[in-house]
Amino acid sequence: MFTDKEDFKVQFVDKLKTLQGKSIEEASKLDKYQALSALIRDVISKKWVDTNDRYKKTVEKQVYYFSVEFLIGRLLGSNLLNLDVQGICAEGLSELGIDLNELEQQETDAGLGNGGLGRLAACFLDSLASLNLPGHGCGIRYKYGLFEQKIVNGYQVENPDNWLKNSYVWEFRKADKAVKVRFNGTVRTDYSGREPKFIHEGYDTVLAVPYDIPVLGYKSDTVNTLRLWSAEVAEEQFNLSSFNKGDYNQGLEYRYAVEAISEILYPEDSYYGGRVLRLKQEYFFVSAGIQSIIRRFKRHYQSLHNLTDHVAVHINDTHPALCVPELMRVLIDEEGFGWDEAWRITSNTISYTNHTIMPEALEKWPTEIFQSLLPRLFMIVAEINERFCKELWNHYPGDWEKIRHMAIIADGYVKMANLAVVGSYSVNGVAKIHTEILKKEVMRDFYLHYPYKFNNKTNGITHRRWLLKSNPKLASLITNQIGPSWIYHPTDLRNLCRYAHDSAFQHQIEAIKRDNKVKLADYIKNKYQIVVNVNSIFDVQVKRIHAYKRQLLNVLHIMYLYNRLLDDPDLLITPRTFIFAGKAAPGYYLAKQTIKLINAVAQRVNNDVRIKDKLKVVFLENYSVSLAEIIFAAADVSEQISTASKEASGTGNMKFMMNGAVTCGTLDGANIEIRDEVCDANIVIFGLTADEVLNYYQTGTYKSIDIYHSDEALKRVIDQLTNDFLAVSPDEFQSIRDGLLHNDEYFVLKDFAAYQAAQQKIENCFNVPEIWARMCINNIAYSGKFSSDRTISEYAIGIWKIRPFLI
Ligand code: 26W
Repeated sequence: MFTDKEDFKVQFVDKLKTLQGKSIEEASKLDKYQALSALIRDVISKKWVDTNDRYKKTVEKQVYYFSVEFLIGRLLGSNLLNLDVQGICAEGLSELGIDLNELEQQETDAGLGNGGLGRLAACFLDSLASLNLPGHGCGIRYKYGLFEQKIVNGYQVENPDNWLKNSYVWEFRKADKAVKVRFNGTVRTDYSGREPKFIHEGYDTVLAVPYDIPVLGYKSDTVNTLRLWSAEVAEEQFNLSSFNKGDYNQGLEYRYAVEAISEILYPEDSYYGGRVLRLKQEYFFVSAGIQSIIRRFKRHYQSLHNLTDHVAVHINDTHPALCVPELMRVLIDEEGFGWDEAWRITSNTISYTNHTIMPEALEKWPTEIFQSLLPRLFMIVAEINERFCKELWNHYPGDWEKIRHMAIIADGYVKMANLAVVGSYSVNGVAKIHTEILKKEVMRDFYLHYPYKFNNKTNGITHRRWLLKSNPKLASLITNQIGPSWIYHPTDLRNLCRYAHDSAFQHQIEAIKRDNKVKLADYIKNKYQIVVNVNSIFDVQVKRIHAYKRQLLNVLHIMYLYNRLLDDPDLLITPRTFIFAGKAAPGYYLAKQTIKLINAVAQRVNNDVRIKDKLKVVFLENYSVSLAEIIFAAADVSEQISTASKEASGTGNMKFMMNGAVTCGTLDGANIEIRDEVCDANIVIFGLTADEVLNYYQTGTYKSIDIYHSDEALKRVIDQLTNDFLAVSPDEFQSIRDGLLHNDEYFVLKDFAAYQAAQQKIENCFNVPEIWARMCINNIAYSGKFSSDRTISEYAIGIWKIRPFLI
């Protein structure tokens, strides 16, 4: 570590020379970014080795968080913050004529996730390390992260995200820790001994090579590990392969097939596509992760009987649910355990979080595919299923319907959620309402059978990245006002509510929001040549594009406001800038058309001089963690308008709140708990409740066409989708219109009038600066509950039974 600024400067210049062979004058920004990161990496490595040494010597329980996604974003800035050297580095670099911010922007985001689930995993790692909890991530080192989104003529175009092209400084390849994962082949049972033995033969071996990324705690000595696995051809397989027999092409094909396993992140979010490669990915990292945990465990302990006392395995949604049969396989086939003991260990080690109730997101694999790819695991799953069904039969004799519904294998499929519930000791939802819906609706039978397994853990976000790092001005204003305790105890933000009516403080808050809005406005101007008014309301909806999230409701409302202005150009409305960002799954037509619609409306509205810049619509391309950091800090209004019951929790809602934006939202996911914290005066709630929505689904009594015929203004907007109002061919948005009129699954028309009224209320509040500032301050003040430190403490105590570990 460097002792002071001067020491830092010397070391930095030295690193540039040794790493890049360049002087400051010769070096590019990328060279300087890489030199700085390498310097920081050296500091981290030492702390990391120390932490690992401490972990090696302890019997303390550790948790392994298995997830197919870790959306960690950039690391230089957060590493500097955690090491508490941001100030020294910024000043030192500035004296060398270098802007630290510019260097930070050289880093490519590690976009190894789609959205909420992946970002949550990243926030959790941050909290684990910052709370000095022994907890590590286990995932896949995708060669390509989530696609890069470009908007061309209003349409989304996907490009590969080659995030490793400049090499990645934060990872450490650990070739000596590689493990082998087996696919395909057949299983022979050998009955010659006392117990039958299962011998897997004729399989293909894939080498799983770990790349470790250090995960730092905030100003702490703890450096945990995010281990990402990469697929490579195993030497022995390569030698055996046709490559040796002179068939070069077949050898190459084999290599491609192996490397394909960790090549790309599937861009589907909340939609299960049923692709074999996805199942391969899931088994690949699960098997590698479980094997490496066991290997490590055996170095310290004689027997695996007490695994549960020292290891917790958490599965982030069902994607890693193969942890259940894989741990069984290792215990039975490799460690010689009997079934009952293996089951006791497995089902007391694994815990599971559900992140969605959308039926189309539930994973189920055709049995033939599962069986041929993973023959030994299939046998184990079949045995788990058989024993479980027997147990059900004893409880509910004759209730075939219930048993079929709860079975792990049924109707030709292996049902991963059922496997996850049966094989784990804890099942949690991610917000109160979500857990209740799981218990009462989606997993009702399982809840009645295993009530003790179910619990809620409301999501959270790391306030270090999402406030301290991304909104430094607001963070220091808060510290000036109430002291720094909130950084370690985020609920202390509550002390701010004493100043909610203090006009001097209100003005300071307004000034910071304005600065952040200027920064975002500059970004928009530079990138899109669109000038936005920083005095306008920055009304923001950023998240994956999905019908249930109802970007359509937002767009229809913009069209409605625009019509009002066309009818009366002098209408007194407060200027608004509507900001959208988010990616659509490449195969999701309706979502992609929604992007086109937002851009078509933007085209029309932004270029109409008659409305005198009162409305602007901007779609920011390629939404990512680092873009999000600029956006949240600059938002006035947070759009959280999903159809009630559909959004499990949401975490963007928490980031907005923590940065002083006011939520316009439905009673869905964590919005409900946000309202409970800030109370009704500081949030604008509208629309159907979850009970009402579920009731409509049951009775089938909702007909959107009736609303179309009864609401003139709404009818006009819907008609404008397919007349010549927008500069597109008349059938461009036909399917959107048809959906809304004849199959409005997400109640867009039903909630339209309430949304419009809610937006009017937002405007009225915004127009009274004292009221708006009070709302902003209260939102910040009550956001402490939504720190992921609280969430992770609840997991640590309530599920994993792990404790902070210090020297
Ligand atoms: C198999 C395809 C697939 C891929 C991803 C199905 C489902 C998913 C995820 C479970 C979707 C997801 O990201 N869910 C989000 O999880 C967040 C973290 O808990 C919640 O805040 C969001 O409400 C939820 O949509």
